[in-house]
Amino acid sequence: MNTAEKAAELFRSEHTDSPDAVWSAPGRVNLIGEHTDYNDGFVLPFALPHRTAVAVRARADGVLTMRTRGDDGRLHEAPNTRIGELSPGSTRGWPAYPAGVAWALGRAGFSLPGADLIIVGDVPTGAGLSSSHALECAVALALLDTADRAPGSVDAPGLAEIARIVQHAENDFAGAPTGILDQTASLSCTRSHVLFYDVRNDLGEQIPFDPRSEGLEVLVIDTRAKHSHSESGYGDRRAGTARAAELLDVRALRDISTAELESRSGELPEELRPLARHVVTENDRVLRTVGHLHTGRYAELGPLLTESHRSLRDDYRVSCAELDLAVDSALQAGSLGARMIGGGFGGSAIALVASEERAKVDEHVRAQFAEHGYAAPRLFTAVPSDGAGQDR
Ligand code: GAF
Repeated sequence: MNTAEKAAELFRSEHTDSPDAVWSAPGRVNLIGEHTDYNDGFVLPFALPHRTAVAVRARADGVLTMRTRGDDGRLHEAPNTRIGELSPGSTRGWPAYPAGVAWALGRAGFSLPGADLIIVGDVPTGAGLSSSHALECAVALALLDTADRAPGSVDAPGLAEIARIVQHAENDFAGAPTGILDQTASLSCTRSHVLFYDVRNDLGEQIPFDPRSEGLEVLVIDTRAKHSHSESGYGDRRAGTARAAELLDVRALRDISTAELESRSGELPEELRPLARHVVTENDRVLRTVGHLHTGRYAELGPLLTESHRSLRDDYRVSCAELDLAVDSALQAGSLGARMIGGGFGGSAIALVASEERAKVDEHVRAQFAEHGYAAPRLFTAVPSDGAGQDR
């Protein structure tokens, strides 16, 4: 049974009736282009097969009910909430994500009648694979459905607008100062493709990406590490790069080339130089990766991934010991390239691996984690999968 079928079944057992619809949205891997989204830059994500599904039935009384099956297999029920009375800080814990989406849709002018939501997902949580955005995007689509504004219907908002509403929920309701990468990936990626997305211009290009056809795999290594300073660290980096753009008198770091930054770095205080260097060189790495993807030279991606990791580790300083070990051990065992993904300070890394080397890489990474006394990592091959949509 997939997550959508599980959500529908749980809906029937909780509400003794069928849901009106089931919507689901995936987690993501970002192939390259990290911490560039909030600098108006370029990103290159693809969707994971792991999804969060939301079974929904409209209510007429303005009330939102939310239940989810947790990782522990138990059912968690949020207190019933009146959508019109939601405000930032009114809801805590996991219900803040779906409730925040209802709040943000209301702020964007959508009139929601109330809804029963049953949520079931298999996106690994706390792994930097965007489980919270999978949840928020699936809820956004389910709630728009109750307002008869689901994608495809008359007056439906476009996916870019839904992504911005979900970002508003995340930033201003859940209180996480994140960019637009994860929502866009979850909503707009398509099977067997990476999405080359230009954040400033809201321009997306679907580029075919099927590593298996070239005898390669993208291996995800979830380190299971999560460091407590991840939120403040993210906010600091975001503020630092905005300040660097201001001092360089450009709208965003997207507007400066690597050569220009080199010659003008004296205009920045020392602590901001490496931050700016990461963003500017990372945008350049995304563009070079896109060039290799267009010509099908997948093996050439490896060195760019590893350069990206070094830049995130040494210049942006968002890696951690577990992520560095994942990358180093994957490279030692013969990966073509490897990097941390997502916000950093824990979560997952990816490695580009020849299929025949996969077992060796897997074994070596696990052995290194055991030797360092870290929790056993979770490894799986990431296959570019479908973006969000209606399941039934
Ligand atoms: C997190 C954020 F949610 C994204 O917006 C992005 O900034 C990413 O970190 C780093 O690239 O996933």
